[in-house]
Amino acid sequence: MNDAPLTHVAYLGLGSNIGDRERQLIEAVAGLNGTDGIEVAAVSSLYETDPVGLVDQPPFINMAARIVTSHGPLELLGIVLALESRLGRVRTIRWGPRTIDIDLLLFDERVMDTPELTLPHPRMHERAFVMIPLLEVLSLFGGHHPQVRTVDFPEHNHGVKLWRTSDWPEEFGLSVN
Ligand code: GSY
Repeated sequence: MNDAPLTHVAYLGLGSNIGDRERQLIEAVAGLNGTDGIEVAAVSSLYETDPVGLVDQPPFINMAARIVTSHGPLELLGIVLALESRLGRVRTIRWGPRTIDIDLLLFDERVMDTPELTLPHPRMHERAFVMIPLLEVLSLFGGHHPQVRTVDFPEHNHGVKLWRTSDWPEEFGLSVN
């Protein structure tokens, strides 16, 4: 049991495009929340999104989450990678289809550039499938983050469609105090 205070705020982008996409996203969020030193504070709606990069693959469902954590960024990255493999992610083709993908987007206002991790996420502003869910979560907490430019994506132009709102927190098996 890790009783360290949850002093850090981080934002994650999640996506899935193979198998039961919604179930895998829900299990990922529940798995994060079930990890010592991590609490999920809020999640976005679920969006169905056209694949970016390798376009000849099934559509994704993407969402974003805000967490509070006692872990540092590299520790959090290790937790996320372990969770991805527990949920069946196998790394085969770069940019290819995946059961689950969890990206660290923002960690407090930390700036870092190491071989393992770059913060803020270097490509997030170019990706509507990241920014639309992220801006939705941010809007619940004042709508502003110093490292986020509020890019106004016309949804129909970027292949990002609202799939459904999430029934937070009940459908994630979470309860709020
Ligand atoms: O970088 C995350 C994995 N990924 C995605 C994704 O999550 N959503 C969409 N729409 N396209 C993607 N291409 C890659 S790679």
